[in-house]
Amino acid sequence: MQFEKSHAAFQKAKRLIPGGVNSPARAFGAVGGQPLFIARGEGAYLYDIDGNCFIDYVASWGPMILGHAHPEVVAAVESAVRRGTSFGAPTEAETELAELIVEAFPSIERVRLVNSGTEAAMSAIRLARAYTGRDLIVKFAGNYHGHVDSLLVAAGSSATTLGVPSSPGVTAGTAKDTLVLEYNDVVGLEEAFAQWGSQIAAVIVEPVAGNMGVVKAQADFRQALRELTSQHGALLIFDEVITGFRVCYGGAQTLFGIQPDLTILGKILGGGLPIGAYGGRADIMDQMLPSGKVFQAGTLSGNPLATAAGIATLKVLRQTNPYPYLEQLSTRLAVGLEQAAKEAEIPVCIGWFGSMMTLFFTSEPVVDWPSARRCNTQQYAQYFWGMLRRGVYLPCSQFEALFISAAHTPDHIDTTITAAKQVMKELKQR
Ligand code: KE4
Repeated sequence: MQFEKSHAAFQKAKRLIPGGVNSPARAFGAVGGQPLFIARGEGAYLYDIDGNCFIDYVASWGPMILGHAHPEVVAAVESAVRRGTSFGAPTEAETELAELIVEAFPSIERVRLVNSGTEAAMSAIRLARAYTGRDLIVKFAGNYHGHVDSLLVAAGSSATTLGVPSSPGVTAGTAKDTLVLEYNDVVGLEEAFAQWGSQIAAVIVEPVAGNMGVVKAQADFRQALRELTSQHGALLIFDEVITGFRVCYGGAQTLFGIQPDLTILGKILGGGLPIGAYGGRADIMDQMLPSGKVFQAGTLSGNPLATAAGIATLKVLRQTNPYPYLEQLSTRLAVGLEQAAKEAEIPVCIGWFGSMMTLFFTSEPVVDWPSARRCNTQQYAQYFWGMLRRGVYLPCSQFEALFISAAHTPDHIDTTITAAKQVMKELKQR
């Protein structure tokens, strides 16, 4: 397998784009080597510009739950684009997508569409501060909510993978209003509320973390999140940018039976086109201009192509209910990967929830950022390249999730497991 055209493309890109990429998560910084340039995707496959074919488990970092170029999504976007790409005026498609969101998430009475998960997080934070009249925001180490300044304090996605847990350019004045606690640490959360409770505007959390690898919020932690925020008049914000429509149609909150005050969404919601959303109780959301006084705006918010792709995607998910099938494939993969590691006597721990999964190269359970950080990231990098050379495209970081789509088949899973067995044997011999 050779990557000459990708290497040439990368050299050219680096002369024009910082690091040659428009998002550091794609730069292969954590696994070494150079990123592949993709020509096209189709179903469960990605094809790079050198003509190599891969079973894709990145899924554009989550959105592609139906697989690439799903015919109904393509048709919806093709139809929409012929009517124009953007108007700067309301369209019925925005209302239709809002209706699908409200129908899927009982905690959401009103929703505002934006252009990314970052914008959704940024807007939800501003709204929570305005609604409560308080400044402090609580987040958790290893959670990532996009690159808004106030949350780039121990982010858990590419910033941390690249060893930069808090970014230059974020001012001390901004960071001081953000409390960073340990995920799944009930005592730490209780202590924070005991000390700061009257000043905390909101707690924002990934109900199933995807940005330190896949780590589930444990039941006692989930209960504490809901009880402590309610007791102290703070808002609970669920970041379901990954888990929304992924772990089930109604997101993690439906599976966990918890109603957050605000939810942020993205990724699958746009079927791979740029989108984000934040929504929740009407009395909170109606604080947003023009019904209220809190400002947020966006030229392309609710864009006709993104809403067309999102509506098509959600309608296919609602009609086909792929979640039991995805669960079967995920189980098959998790069992197979564990077996491959066991045969090669490589210590691993699998973080897995629905169709999102991480193979952690460690012998201890991963329950928070400190335990995730103890993983053998060098071994993950070797595993990544061994799998890539066998036609399996995995997340280029130990601290990300792989995703299974409805386009994957048991044969794809079995091919992946066969490759993993060969790679694990190689790792053992190193
Ligand atoms: P965007 O601004 O990238 O659309 O969404 C930010 C975001 C918010 N919340 C969660 C839970 C997220 O995972 C993300 C973005 N995810 C990363 C990968 N884990 C995106 C990859 C990238 O930045 O290129």
